[in-house]
Amino acid sequence: MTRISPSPRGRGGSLAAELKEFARSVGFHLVGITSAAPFPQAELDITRWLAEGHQGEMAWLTDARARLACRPDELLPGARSLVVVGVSYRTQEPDPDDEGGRIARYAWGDDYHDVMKTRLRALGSFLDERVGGDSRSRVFVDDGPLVERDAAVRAGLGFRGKNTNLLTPIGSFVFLGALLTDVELEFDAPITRDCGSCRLCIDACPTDALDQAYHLAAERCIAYLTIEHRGPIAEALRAKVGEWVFGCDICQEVCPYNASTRGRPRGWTEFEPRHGTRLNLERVLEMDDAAFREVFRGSPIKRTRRRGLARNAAIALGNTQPAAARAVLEHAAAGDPDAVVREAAEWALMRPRTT
Ligand code: B12
Ligand code: SF4
Ligand code: SF4
Repeated sequence: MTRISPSPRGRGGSLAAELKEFARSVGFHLVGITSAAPFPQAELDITRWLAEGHQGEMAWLTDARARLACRPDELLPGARSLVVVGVSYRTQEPDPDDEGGRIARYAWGDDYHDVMKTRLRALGSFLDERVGGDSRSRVFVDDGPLVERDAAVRAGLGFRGKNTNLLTPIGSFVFLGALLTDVELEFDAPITRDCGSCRLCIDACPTDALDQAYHLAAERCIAYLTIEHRGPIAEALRAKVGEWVFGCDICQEVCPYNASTRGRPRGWTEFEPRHGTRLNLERVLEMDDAAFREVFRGSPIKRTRRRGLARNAAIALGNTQPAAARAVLEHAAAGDPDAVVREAAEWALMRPRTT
């Protein structure tokens, strides 16, 4: 049943204020509300992006999913409002003197999907109780079909940077989530701001994945290559992957919106590093399936499965060439059970030595 308040400034307005206060009390750093109306421009842009093949091997990114992701009113019958939340995952600062494979900040801690969904469901229950117990809602954090960044822009959480990420008043190291509900709430206005003449992210991207402002050729992005791409990584891109073994933060590290942490909330304790901020690559290459599952249980890193992370470890060792890694690379090249890992280790051994 659709719950309609007497007027957006009446019940929906005060309820929105109460809900926002509750969202902040459970730890969300940003919260805004927009309508459940479609996102027609996003649907056009994403459909074109897919037709150009930028999804690479992400076969789950289909036209049908994009269509649905841009039509919240079809995701929940009677949907009226989208409550969009953001939470900082900025915890420690990476130490440039650390050694090992680099992990993108978002994957240092516990799996954000579970952590955020639990608190978003609490928002749904709060709202349901306030309207008498017969509302319906659905939560989204990353893996559901919803254009979360477009929703966040319309809900006033921030604006799109040229690196395609959402830039907010607390920077861009922010996870997004949403609660879609049939309760009508007062909506927020979008922020009208843009990157101006800055293009630091475009110039810093090692693989030229930001081929136009606001447009990502995902098939070249290190985040895609190290996490989503299952087969061998194209040889021309391997050296450019550098030390990254899970995701990439370069286009956010250089962004002036992330320059300072002053006055900004620290990420939730669940997002503090659980394996340090870098991985011991020799140890990763030596892990079997069981060890991989054990070490990365409850971490976003489990998404690559053993094959992906071991392949990435071999490539990063080839790029950094610590002398001590030679034996473990030789062992992997000769006897790793996975052909993709064996091939990456052989490539690493063939790299010209710099020392
Ligand atoms: C698929 C996906 C990826 C893919 C593709 C990334 C991408 N930019 O789309 C890969 C694996 C590469 C990836 C990487 C990362 N991701 Co990701 N990803 C997603 C996911 C699941 C879907 C996004 C999607 O639909 N992409 C398809 C493209 C076409 O969509 P789009 O970029 O939004 O397209 C818009 C613009 O590009 C524009 N556009 C398209 N074509 C054109 C053409 C022109 C000329 C112009 C001007 C504009 C334009 O219009 C489109 C619609 O508005 C979302 C979660 C979700 N459900 O929304 C998380 C999400 C976007 N990812 C997230 C994160 C944290 C990351 C990483 C930072 C992780 C990391 N450190 O490695 C990187 C960032 C890389 C980057 N520079 O974007 C966060 C972003 C939070 C934020 N502050 O913005 C999200 C929202 C997850 C979450 N719930 O927090 N991701
Ligand atoms: S995440 Fe890395 S590879 Fe991807 S666009 Fe940003 S800088 Fe480029
Ligand atoms: S680095 Fe500059 S251009 Fe890129 S997202 Fe940040 S402000 Fe925008």
